[in-house]
Amino acid sequence: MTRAKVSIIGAGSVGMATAHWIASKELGDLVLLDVVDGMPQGKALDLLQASPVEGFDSDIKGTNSYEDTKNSDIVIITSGVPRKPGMSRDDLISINAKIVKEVTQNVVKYSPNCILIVVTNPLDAMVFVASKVSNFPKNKIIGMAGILDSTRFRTFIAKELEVSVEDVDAMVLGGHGDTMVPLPRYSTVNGIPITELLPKEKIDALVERRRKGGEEIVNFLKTGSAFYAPGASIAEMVEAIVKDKKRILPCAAYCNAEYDVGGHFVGVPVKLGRNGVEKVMELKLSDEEKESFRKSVEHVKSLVEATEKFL
Ligand code: TXD
Repeated sequence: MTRAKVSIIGAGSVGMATAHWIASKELGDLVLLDVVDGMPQGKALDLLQASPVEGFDSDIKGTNSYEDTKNSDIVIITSGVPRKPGMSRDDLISINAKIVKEVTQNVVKYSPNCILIVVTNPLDAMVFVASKVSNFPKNKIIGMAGILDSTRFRTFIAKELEVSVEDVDAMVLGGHGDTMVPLPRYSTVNGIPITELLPKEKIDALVERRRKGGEEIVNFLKTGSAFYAPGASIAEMVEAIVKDKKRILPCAAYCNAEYDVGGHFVGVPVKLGRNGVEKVMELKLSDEEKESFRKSVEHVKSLVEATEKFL
């Protein structure tokens, strides 16, 4: 019996926050890879030296060589540039498409059977790049965005209602960006829909703050984007897969007939287990929610078209 092997490509802010959460939950042995010489090695050693205090036995190795990622069970792609104030996620397309293409080619060479979790922005387009380049079965390619969008919404709901975050669930659909579709009807406090607990204006204000949740942080930081909550969200996906938990979580997954998407990766609730995406869960949407989702999918399609020329 062996521990799962999890490789993280890009040992920057998100990559390292992810490593931190994964190690502290002892979800597997970690390999951190980056193009910067010495940086992943130094960070890996530092994190490893926290293990006696925190009590985890995960091995952590930093490297610049893909050979060290050989036979990974899960590979997380966080390499690429983050946005700066005034930029949208979509502005990153040309530079990050080339990075994700090159990284995916290297990853699949050494780990042809891994599950790929894509994180780099613009998320929905980068999942498409990884899928196209790897040619992996669609259930083995998953984008992380929905859990982050949902956990931000959950945080704001819990603060507004002054209740434990543990009791708050929230569902968010669609692409990762301004067109995402929060679903207040499916967002609950221990089973009670928030539509029964808050007036419409309050919910609209929370939805709006949620929509700009990433931007709020970028504007504070000025030199990069969020990493703690993204890292925790990725670790939740890793946990669902390595423990075969069959969690129902919002992720960017391949949808064809599902929601009438017609063959694209978009944010939907999925069942996540040992085989990656084991099922796309179809929710009953109102006409208004359907229309918002349709617009979001249209946006994802236009991003994918803009990305194709970099492949
Ligand atoms: O919800 C989501 N999906 C996201 C996505 C949430 C937060 C951040 N999101 C995106 O992740 C963000 O917009 C960026 O596109 C990526 C990474 O963000 P991060 O904040 O971690 O950026 P950093 O700190 O600049 O780290 C990126 C690292 C850096 O160390 C580079 O040297 C490395 O990526 N890099 C590479 N590694 C390997 N191979 C190549 N080619 C490469 N190019 C850059």
